[in-house]
Amino acid sequence: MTDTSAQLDTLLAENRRFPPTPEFSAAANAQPGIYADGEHSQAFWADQARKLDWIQPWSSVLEWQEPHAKWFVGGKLNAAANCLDRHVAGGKGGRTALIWEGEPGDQRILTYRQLADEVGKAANALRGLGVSKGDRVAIYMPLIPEAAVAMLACARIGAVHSVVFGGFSAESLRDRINDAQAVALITADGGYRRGGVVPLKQFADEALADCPSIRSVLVVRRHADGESIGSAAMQQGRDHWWHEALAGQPAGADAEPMDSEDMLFILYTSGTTGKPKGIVHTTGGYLTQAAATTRYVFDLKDEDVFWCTADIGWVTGHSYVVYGPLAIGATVVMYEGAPDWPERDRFWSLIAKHGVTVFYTAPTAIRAFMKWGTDHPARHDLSRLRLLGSVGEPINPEAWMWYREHIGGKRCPIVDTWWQTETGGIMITPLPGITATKPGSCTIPFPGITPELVDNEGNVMQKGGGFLTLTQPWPGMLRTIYGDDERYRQTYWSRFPGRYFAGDGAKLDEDGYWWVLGRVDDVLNVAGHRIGTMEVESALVDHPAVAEAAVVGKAHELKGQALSAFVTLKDGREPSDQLKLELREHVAKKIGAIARPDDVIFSADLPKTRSGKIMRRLLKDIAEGRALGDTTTLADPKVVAALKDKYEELEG
Ligand code: 7RM
Repeated sequence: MTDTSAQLDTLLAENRRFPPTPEFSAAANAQPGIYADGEHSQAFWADQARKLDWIQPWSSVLEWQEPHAKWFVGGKLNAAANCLDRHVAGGKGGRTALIWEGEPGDQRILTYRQLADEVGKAANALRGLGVSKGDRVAIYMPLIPEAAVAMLACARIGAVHSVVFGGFSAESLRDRINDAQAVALITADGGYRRGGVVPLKQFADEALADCPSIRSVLVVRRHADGESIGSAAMQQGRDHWWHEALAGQPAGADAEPMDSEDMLFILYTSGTTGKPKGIVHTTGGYLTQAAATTRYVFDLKDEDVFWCTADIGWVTGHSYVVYGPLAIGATVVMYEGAPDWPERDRFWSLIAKHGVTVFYTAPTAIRAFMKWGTDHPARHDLSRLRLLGSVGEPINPEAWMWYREHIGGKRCPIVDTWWQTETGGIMITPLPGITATKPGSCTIPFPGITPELVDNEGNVMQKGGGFLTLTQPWPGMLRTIYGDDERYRQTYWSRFPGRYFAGDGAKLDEDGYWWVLGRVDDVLNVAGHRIGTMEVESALVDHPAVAEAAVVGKAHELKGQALSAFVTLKDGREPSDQLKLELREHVAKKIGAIARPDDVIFSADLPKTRSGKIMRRLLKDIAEGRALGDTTTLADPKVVAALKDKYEELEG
């Protein structure tokens, strides 16, 4: 047997190709010359940075002392002024910035001028509360326009925002506030989710019982009929209604001139240990990459309506709901609620109603839509869509094909974008008018980005399966972990010396296309073959009955690991022993006997993080009969409990 431990085996062969149409290519923002700078990525990024408004020009593009980068050194700018003022000053004040819809169906539209005015008032209100440059401000809100206003108001006065996803608990909020030593919190009385009300202010109050650094709280009234929807008990001296604090404030507020390397925000992401990592992003480089990737990957033009479905609690919401699109003056859609409320066609009805032309969502959502069936999208007019995007997990080729056919009407290119909270912006992606796509591949690096594939020892590989690393700094990269630079070095720069390592296993094919195979912590090891989870899962999703699959390795005496497949069926398909056999054989046929799962477990749901990523670690615990590990980041703990019962039944 060959020693394959240094690399990842690759099994899946995917030969479908989708080149852009000549019409799309001709009109695209990105033309082939965009790759011309090649290795000279600083020239490319400097060109992109020049498209922003700078208060003071930079003196050098990059100072790099591994692992610390400084971009556009000496330059000064303000992110909010770039997202708002310059469009208003440029005559685009009447353009729609935000089309918002609440879950109950309420709607608001804000032009760039209106958004700028709101941000100015909020900035003044924050200053009135004594918040100033460099202070950290926590934001814990539903997806309502004030969430974007709050972020931009912080940016305007140079305060560092730390958005905590509104689905997180009081304890999570407390830990994040305390780690950042935030001085103020912006929240809401509540938000709507699946017809119910999430009482955010109540959770915030629980958290704040233990947050001595917080001096003031601004509370947005997410009202229905003038009534507070949550039970917001206002604490005198500390709590202020947002609408009262903003009333009477002038709309004009000086934009703080920020150094390019001043902090713009902290965003917490869960680490392997319990303590979340505060990912630090700065101003000039981050905004440059967010704006450039939005312009070229999503190809936005004046007439486009862009909907990125992410919550602002995730980096995708930061970069592609707020900073990227607003920096280039685009029109964005924001929707507060769940995709299946009140019906499973809510997204399609929103796309039809608001004339969405470019739509960006996650594989987890796409697989849910597949499970729910094609009738829901078929009932709506999706004909204005012209470009689709995917982010968050590897997209299985069959999910990609479904997305292309049933949402994109076979006419929309799909951009599968690989990036991370840590990278700040998109890193590996097709450019829709240039790159021929392959279902399941995030294709090639964005201009100015230099990924390299390495084996276990850090040797560079030209193709095959290995580890996805980055060799050169990029503008949107994280600068450190807040308050813990040593952890920053350890986590990202120690596994392969001289390289940033992202934690993902990947394959590079003969055309130089990237295929992310999954997190290396999840890699399967069968009889000495190291296999990424993605390929086996994709083989399962390729079967017509399957909507979603998660595959884990469980300890096996002979093989090292045997594979357990947890499978969710499409609506209308029934679990059976016959189907189990069929699925096992389907995988064997599709990618080889080595990957044939020993167990197939049918499950109505899979355990996911709150941002929708499958948590294979918990499934492995179940498959190996262990007590469950940390479940605090699970979206729905009941799913795991139910699976555990089922598995134990099965094992007898
Ligand atoms: C944007 C975001 C990052 C991790 C990353 C990957 C996975 C994201 C893709 C993907 C395959 C993609 N930030 N991931 N996008 N895997 N193809 N297009 O998701 O910090 O929350 O997660 O997500 O494992 O390392 S994140």
